[in-house]
Formats: sequence, C-alpha cells, structure tokens
Amino acid sequence: MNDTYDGSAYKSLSTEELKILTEQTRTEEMAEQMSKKKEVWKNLKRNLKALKGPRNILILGDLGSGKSSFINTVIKVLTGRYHSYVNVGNASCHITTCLQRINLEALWDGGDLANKPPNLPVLIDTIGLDNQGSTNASSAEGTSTTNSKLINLIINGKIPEDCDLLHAIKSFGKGRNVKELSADKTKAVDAIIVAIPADNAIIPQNLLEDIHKQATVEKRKVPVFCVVTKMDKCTTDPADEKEKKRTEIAAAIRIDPQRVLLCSNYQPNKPWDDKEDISILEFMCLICDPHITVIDSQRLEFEDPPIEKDNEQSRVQASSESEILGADFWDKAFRWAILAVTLAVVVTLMVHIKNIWSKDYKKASLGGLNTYCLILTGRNTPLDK
Ligand SMILES: Nc1nc2c(ncn2[C@@H]2O[C@H](COP(=O)(O)OP(=O)(O)OP(=O)(O)O)[C@@H](O)[C@H]2O)c(=O)[nH]1
Ligand SMILES: [Mg+2]
Repeated sequence: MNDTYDGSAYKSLSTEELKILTEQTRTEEMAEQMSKKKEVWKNLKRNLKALKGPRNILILGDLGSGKSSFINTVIKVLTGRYHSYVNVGNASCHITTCLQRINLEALWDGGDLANKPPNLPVLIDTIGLDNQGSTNASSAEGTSTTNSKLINLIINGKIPEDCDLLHAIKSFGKGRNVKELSADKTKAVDAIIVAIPADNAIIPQNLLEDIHKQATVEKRKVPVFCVVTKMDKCTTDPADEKEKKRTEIAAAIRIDPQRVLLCSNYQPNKPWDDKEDISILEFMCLICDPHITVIDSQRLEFEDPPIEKDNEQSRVQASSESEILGADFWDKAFRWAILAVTLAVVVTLMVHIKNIWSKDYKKASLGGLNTYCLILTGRNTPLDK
C-alpha cells in the first residue's frame, strides 16, 4: 500500500470550495494565534506585576545592527501603535549618538489605561559600538577597551541622557580617562539585549567578549539576551538552518539559546507577520521574568595566609644560613690578621737582612725590635734612644 497522500481529496473540490477552505484554515490559524497571544500577554503581565519596579533594558550592538528599529518594534508590539520613537538610520553612519531612555509607561495607549500592566520596562537606546573599539586595550589600565569603559559606565547608571557618546568614544580611544561620575541607581541597567544582524556573516567577537566581561565578570552581574535582527534578509530559510544560527550566536555571546530571539524588525512599508508579535512578547516575558535578575555580587574579604610549615622550615634554614655567614666573616677576619702578621715578620726580616748586609749590627737589632713594638703597641717606640 502506498502511504503517500496524493491530495486527491482537494483535487475533487471546486475552486470556490477551495477558496472557502483556505479562508477557513486562515481563520482557524488566526484564532489560534489570537489565543496564543492572549496567553503570552497574560504571562507577561504576571511577570511585570511581580517586579519591584520597571526594568531598565539596554540595547547594545554594532553600528546599524537594528537597535533603534528593534526598540520601535517592541513598542509597536506592546502598545499596538507604530511610531519612529527612536531615530532609525541607514547603517552607514552613527544615527544614535546619545543615550535615549524610552519609557513604555509614558507611551501606553491612553484609551486602554484599565489594561495597562504595571512596571512596563524602560528601553535604552545607545550608540553603535564598533568591534574595533574592543581591541584597543590601553596598557595603563590593563584590559580596559573603549567599549568596555563605556559599557561599564552605562550599566552602572553613570551616563546622563544628553551625554555626547561619540565624543566619549573618541576620548577613550585617545587613552583619556573620564573624571569621576556619580551613579544614579534608578538608571542602572537590569538587562542587556545584544543586537546582531542576521545578514552579517561576521560575528563581532571582540565586542561580544567585552559585553560578556562587563555583564558577568564585574561586580554587578547583568543578565544578557540577544536579538538577531534582519532575519527577513537572511537567505537561510529552512527552520533547522535558523536554529543553527541561534545556537551559533548564543555560543558566541555565551548565553542559553533560549535567550536568543530571531526577529525581523517592523518596517512601515512592509507587511507585518502577526507571528512576530508572539515571539517578541515571549522574549519580553523572559527578560521581565522576576527570577532572572541582576546580582550585585559581594566580594569575600581575604587575609594573608598563615606561615606554613614549609615556610617555617625555610625561615629556620635561612637564619642558620645567616649564622653560617657570620661564622664565615670571623673566619675571614682571622685569616686576614694572620696574613698581616706574616707580612710584618717578613718586612722585619728584610730590614734585618739589609742592616746585617750593611754591617750595622746595632741598628739591625734595634731596628728589628722597633718594628715589633710598632706592630704590637701601634706606636713607634724608638728603643735605641
Ligand atoms: N530588512 C530589515 N532591515 C532592518 C531591520 N532592522 C533594521 N533594519 C534597517 O537597518 C538600518 C539600520 O537600522 P537602525 O535601527 O537605525 O540601526 P541602529 O543599530 O540603531 O543604528 P545606529 O544607531 O546608527 O548604530 C535601517 O535602514 C533599518 O531600516 C530588519 O529587521 N530587517
Ligand atoms: Mg540607532
């Protein structure tokens, strides 16, 4: 028996019947999507309700990676309205050059206030970070690169909204350090979303490394997520190819693949797939999960280790060595003394011999005695006077 379905049931349908069937399937699909969307919204609201306050979500990524477009897309999905809240460019030069905080609370549709969930997040748009800015570690500060310095300041809420970030990047690039800035705890970042465009085959590895370090190695540990933008430009269509991309990027950022959203940002001139709504809502639901939080890590206090047995032994050995060195000194001093006396005797003998040779016997005996006196008393005692 042949298991393959040849579609004969559809072949027998008229065009009109086929049209009705297609419409029916579409309606069923839409109903299913609506109910799924409702469910995800319910979960998101539950998560937002459980938060202590609105989360500050920072979007980081390379120049033109779709950060601003993603923010506009999220706003559209959450509020139902599209507006270019943050300026979108053409990926050829920096469009976002300041820190821009978009408070979703303030953008909520006025007509649906009763349904407004609490603690709607604040999305933070920022300047595109070039991968090159993660390779210029200054020797004076060890491993700090331009990007890591800037990310660190933003994460800790030290950058004011009107700050010229292009100027800051240039100054860091010249090896200059910023003067002490005060931290605003209400502006500190609670989650990071890294935007990576799907159409770019090169993953900005150095930038990702800097983000990873600033988010996980520093004292304030911030959960990291990723959005792979421009999926509509990606030619890898089969589902398993997309999943491969998700896994590859997750590994590069060192996060769980579940924290990676594959997305096509909303484009005003292109049709919008409602399925995107659900995946973006699910993604926001995960970022606003009350169990996934920042950890302000404490550092243990340490003291110097006690002197170990081995150290004690080496200390005793060292002191005995120094004693040996002392003994060595006296030994040498004694030898020098012997040498000096021998030398004196030899000189005296030579004087004696000289006097005897010149037949001055009296001088010879007295001269010898005077030399001895000089050596023994340290004074020149003329015995012949
Ligand atoms: N096809 C497509 N184009 C996108 C998508 N996301 C962004 N773009 C386009 O990519 C370009 C750059 O987008 P932006 O949102 O300005 O990127 P950015 O990261 O904010 O750029 P900078 O602020 O300059 O760093 C714009 O032309 C967008 O229309 C997407 O998902 N699909
Ligand atoms: Mg931008």
